[in-house]
Amino acid sequence: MRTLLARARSGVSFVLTSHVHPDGDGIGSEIAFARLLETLSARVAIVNADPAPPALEALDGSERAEGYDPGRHDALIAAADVVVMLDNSDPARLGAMEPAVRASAAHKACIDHHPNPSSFWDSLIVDQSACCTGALVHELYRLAGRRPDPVAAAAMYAALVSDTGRFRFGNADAEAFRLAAELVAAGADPADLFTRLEEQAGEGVVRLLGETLASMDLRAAGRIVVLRVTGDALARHRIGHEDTAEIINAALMLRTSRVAVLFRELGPASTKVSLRSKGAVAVNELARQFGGGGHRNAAGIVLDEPLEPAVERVTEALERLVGTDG
Ligand SMILES: [Mn+2]
Repeated sequence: MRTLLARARSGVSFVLTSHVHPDGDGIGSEIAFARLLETLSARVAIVNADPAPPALEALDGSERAEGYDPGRHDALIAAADVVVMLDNSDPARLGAMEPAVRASAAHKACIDHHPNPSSFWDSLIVDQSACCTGALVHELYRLAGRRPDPVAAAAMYAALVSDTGRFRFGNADAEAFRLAAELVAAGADPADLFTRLEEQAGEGVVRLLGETLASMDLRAAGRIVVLRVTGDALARHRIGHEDTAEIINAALMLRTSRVAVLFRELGPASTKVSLRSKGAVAVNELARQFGGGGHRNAAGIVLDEPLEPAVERVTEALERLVGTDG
């Protein structure tokens, strides 16, 4: 951590990036780290394969997280002194940015909390025990002897609530609550942030939530909840890149459920699979078998196949994972 901080000084340019479809932890960590680097006089740009989700636009500074555009960003990435990937270490998860990052002569660093870090990076700051990448950025503040301003505190708080599922996943440990207390003391306002981040769904998302849950498909004696979001439904409700994570989280309210899986049709041969589980059911190991990844209770996969074959293949694997007997 100290060696990465030592690189931040006047005139040095950083490009911060996260995984495709960046989430609250990715964007929040980027905003907070950018502000720290700027207090150390470095120049910072935030570029992700995809733009920030609309709900995160409520976070001051999120407008700085630009969606990758080769014409605008390739020169910036090539000329950067340091490129830092936050909240993932797999270069493939850089999406369309991967070739530009690989080609850059910049020092390539990674700050992450996922298991099995990639050996691609020149320097790696990985702590699997961290509840979120934002917690590692907070540690960088501490090491740099800087106090986060209220915007940075709110950004790290957003990272924390995103990755702990609002303090309900297994990673919501004492350390997570200590971090929350420090961030609130530094100016993060939980009630205000809850409204600005979590209560911002458009009408289409709320209607889609109802429709998707109403047509849930129960497997393995109700232990698996299978949800489908078709391209048609997304078009009908005018939903673009909006997050559909709340739909899958809501499915876990079913008493019998151990796992919920949501299949979102991205195209004729592209399906996004989101997995959530309760307790010891490890969905990240299953996701890895299909080329995805994540945490024990929350993981994802993108499959190059149509919706229904993807549903059958992944659901069969889930049935083996949780068992099918009553
Ligand atoms: Mn994370």
